[in-house]
Amino acid sequence: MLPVEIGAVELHRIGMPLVRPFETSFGRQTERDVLLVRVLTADGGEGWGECVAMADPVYSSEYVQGAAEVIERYLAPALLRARTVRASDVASVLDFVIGHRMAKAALETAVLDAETRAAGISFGEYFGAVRPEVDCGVSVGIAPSIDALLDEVSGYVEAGYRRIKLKIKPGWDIEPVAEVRALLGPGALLQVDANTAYTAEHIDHLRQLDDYRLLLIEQPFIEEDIATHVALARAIDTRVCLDESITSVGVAVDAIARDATSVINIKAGRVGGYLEAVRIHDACLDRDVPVWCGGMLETGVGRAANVALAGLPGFTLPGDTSASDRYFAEDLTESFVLVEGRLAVPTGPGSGVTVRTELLAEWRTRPVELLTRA
Ligand code: SMG
Ligand code: MG
Repeated sequence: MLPVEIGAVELHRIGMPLVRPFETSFGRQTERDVLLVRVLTADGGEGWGECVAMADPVYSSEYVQGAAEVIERYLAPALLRARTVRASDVASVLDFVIGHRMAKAALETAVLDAETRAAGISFGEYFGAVRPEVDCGVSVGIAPSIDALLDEVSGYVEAGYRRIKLKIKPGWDIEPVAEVRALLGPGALLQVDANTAYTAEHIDHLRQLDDYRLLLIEQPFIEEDIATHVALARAIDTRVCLDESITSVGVAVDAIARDATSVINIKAGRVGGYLEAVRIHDACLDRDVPVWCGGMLETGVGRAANVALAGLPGFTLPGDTSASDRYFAEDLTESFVLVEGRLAVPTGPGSGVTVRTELLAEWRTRPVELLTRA
């Protein structure tokens, strides 16, 4: 693969209303505030990356305006100074900035898109995907009532989703899980995600989840607290799965070695990019730890890359790789449509999807920022 010469970096901000509010243990979202990075190459090529930071710093410390600021002020200037790079060089070019992994991931993905488009290979080929389509799950928010929850879950079952994930928090856990398990029947794939809403005092309470044959419980405790995840894993039969805690391959290997996690949710944005995501996948495959692809309510730009990642051999559980219409009435790219509970891994060069520039213009919430070499 040839390096690309970066001519300019553009930042695009758009707002996309969600088809229904999405509520988690940390809040309720009705709109996706999206930051997209476009890299323009000296020979007329381009590449896109989506920053998965949320509007507010409530899932992680990053948030969209902060990500735009750190890209504008530090990351894009460093990339422009480096001038000619491969995607595999981007992490070391940006390494002088601590953290800000979602911001870094967006830039690395944009470079990767430009590089692979120029080479005529797809993300799936670049990452090493082994399957043409991936099994899809869906993440179901905290609902206003059990009836509303059961309605929503029934709709997703009808749509063909192969796994249901319920968002839980103290006061919304055992009962919704029991009701959804009763609705789905004993064999259906069901898991829960707490987004750090519990503490060590809840371990006994959480043990009740063992009655419902869940695939896993995702991130019950705050991200820095590996020890309490170890304690829960010892106390419960249900597998513990880390999301927020896993910020790099080093952290993943350590958490596995300590038995804090026996399954991992891989999100490229959370770990600084798809290259690190592939390294985590490889480390997990070596250790027989199953992984699945997480989601951050991505537009088609980010969804395309996630689906390609989920094509790797270690992704043996359905991901939060749902169809475009799970969140959006219209997607920014070609729509991802569920067929028998699966999405096709794009096969075209780069991410394999095309940004619909007319929608970008229509949905824009801030002027485009053009960053060039000083
Ligand atoms: O893209 O379907 C998706 C979102 C899946 O639940 C989801 N993501 O902790 O795993 C998670 C959450 C993070 C985003 S919540 C606003
Ligand atoms: Mg999660």
